[in-house]
Amino acid sequence: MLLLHLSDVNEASWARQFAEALAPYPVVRRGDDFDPSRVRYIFAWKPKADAFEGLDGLEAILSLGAGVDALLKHPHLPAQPIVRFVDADLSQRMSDYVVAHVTMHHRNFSRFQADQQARRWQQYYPPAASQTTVGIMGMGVLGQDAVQRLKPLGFELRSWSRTTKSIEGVTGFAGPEQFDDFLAGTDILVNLLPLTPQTSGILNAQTFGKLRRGRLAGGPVIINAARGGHQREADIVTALADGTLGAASLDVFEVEPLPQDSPLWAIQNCYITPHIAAISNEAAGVRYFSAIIRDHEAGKPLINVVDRARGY
Ligand code: NDP
Ligand code: OXD
Repeated sequence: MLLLHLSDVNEASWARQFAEALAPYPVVRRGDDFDPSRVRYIFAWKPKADAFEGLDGLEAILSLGAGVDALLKHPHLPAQPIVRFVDADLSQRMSDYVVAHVTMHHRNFSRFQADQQARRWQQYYPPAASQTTVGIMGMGVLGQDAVQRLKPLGFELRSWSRTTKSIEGVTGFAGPEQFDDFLAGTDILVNLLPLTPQTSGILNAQTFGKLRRGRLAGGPVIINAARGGHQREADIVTALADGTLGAASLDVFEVEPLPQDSPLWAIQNCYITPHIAAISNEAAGVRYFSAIIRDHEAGKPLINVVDRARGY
């Protein structure tokens, strides 16, 4: 039996699609009349404290999100394997966001928008893409997709990950010891890391001060599409005000929804989106997790299982 436990998304609609895809396999929701000990899979997003109560026959926890930081903090998380969402549709959506914001900042959107508002005709030529370096933190599923889509646009590309990566056309850096070198050649910093104790707060004043200056008018840029816990928002506000950063694109925030009184709302060169960079698409998600359940029921191993010791 598959149990759905989803908050802040249309659980009824997901349940209908799962029931269709898996029929005659039983699919239930909270509030339905079922025996919890018959649940073999739970499909979860922002599960409540009692989500796993009575699930004595559980085989796996299926995460609607690609990021599992919140799930890993659940106070009663069972020991069963966690399978996270990994999907071409999700990667494409994230890369759409990354490419849109990288190209916007490369072409100095903030500066020309300000000029337009001031009715100012002031010619300025942004550097060529080949003279602009995009540095991506996190070279996993999403980071690797993003570099493949940025490559044809002609940017210099570099990556930073936990373990060394060798990707054609991308200069790889790894580990804390190579972090400063990675930053020193980066004009546009993109964050696609998972949130772990090691990466929490990594987008801070110290990091911003180490980015390359002199290529992009106004200063280097950050783009955070991973988790709000990666960023120190007070540092971003200061860095945008004093010119340490030329602009920022933020899809995620320390507190979501972003509080009304956050100073970020009013900063012209801070581009805010409400955690929509890459939503888990229903049709793609049902296809992916139905296949995982079917395969596992047929005796095949689970895929894309989270390594709890690493935290992602
Ligand atoms: P992956 O697990 O596939 O990749 C994670 C990458 O981060 C790996 O390259 C890993 O290194 C690297 N990494 C992890 N810890 C460290 C560290 N301490 N130092 C340096 N590098 C590190 O994740 P995904 O690409 O699938 O997703 C990334 C994140 O994107 C998710 O965790 C989620 O938070 C976020 N996300 C946001 C969405 C949105 O809408 N805003 C939507 C979907 C995801 P290594 O390769 O060496 O293991
Ligand atoms: C995710 C997200 O992790 O939507 O998938 O943030």
